[in-house]
Amino acid sequence: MDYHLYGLGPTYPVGMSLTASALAFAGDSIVLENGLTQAELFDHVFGGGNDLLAWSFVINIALAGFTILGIAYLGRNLTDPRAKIIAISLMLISVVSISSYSGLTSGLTLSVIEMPAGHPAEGMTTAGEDGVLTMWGRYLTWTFSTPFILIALGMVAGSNWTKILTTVAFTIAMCVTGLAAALTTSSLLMRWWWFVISSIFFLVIVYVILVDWTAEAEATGTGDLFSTLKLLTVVGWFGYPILWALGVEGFAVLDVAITSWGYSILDIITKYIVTFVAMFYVIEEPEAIKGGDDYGSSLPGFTPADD
Ligand code: RET
Repeated sequence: MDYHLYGLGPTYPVGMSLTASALAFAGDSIVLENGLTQAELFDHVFGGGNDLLAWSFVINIALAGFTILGIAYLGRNLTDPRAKIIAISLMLISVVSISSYSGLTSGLTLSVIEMPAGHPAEGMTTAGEDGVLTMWGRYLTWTFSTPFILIALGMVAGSNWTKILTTVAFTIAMCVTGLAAALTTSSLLMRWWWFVISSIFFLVIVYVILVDWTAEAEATGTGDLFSTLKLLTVVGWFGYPILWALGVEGFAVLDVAITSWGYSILDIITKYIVTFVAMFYVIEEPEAIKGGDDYGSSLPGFTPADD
């Protein structure tokens, strides 16, 4: 005799103990309500008919790869430790990005999710399954990519670790609550409540960039570069919640492929363009960027022979 765990997932013969992974799988199915297998999701995106969506993923894998190689090439002669940290932070943005888009491309971080009662996309179906295609991997991986954008920006501005880590903590909180907004299926009100909390965390970051770091960059001597990066970042970042609200997660005015292209274009601005603008400045190693040989050293006066 077989029994079915919560009516979801595989069946287990009596006598066979439930392993931790089986339980985790069952839990995952409940949270994500994913009725399609990974292979079916992959086929839905890449099996033809969804080329627009497929390209919005693949283009970013190519761009992230190009950016990683570009930084390695441009940064090959960097000597100052502070300039190097900025370059490494910039590279890590694309390292996360190539992984993020690989997750979306493989179908690993996609799910079909049924929207709660009253949601404009309620009752929609995707590939024969009730629900809408949710690219939840995007919200998850922003948790790991946005901190590196903020570390690079804060260091360009010449800020301190207290402020940099404050923005890092708030961006993690913003992304995790954004993920919660996308995955909440119990109530429409709760989806928007998560959205509101996430937006408040977002405003903390915007405040630090516009007020603290703008003033600090002027004093550091990186004011010109910072104002370009600030414009690209603040304008670009505001695009994400707007797109979320207009896309299938929110008011469902835009379809999934257009929403996905929207995010992919915003990613091009906030990640790769920001990276190259900063990188071309940093490789000149102007005095305002330099930290000196002892920078970040735990033993001042001792220069590690790592290069
Ligand atoms: C969400 C929805 C909830 C409200 C807010 C959001 C903001 C997202 C932002 C994302 C930025 C992402 C970047 C990624 C680069 O890798 C989660 C969409 C405020 C600002 C820059």
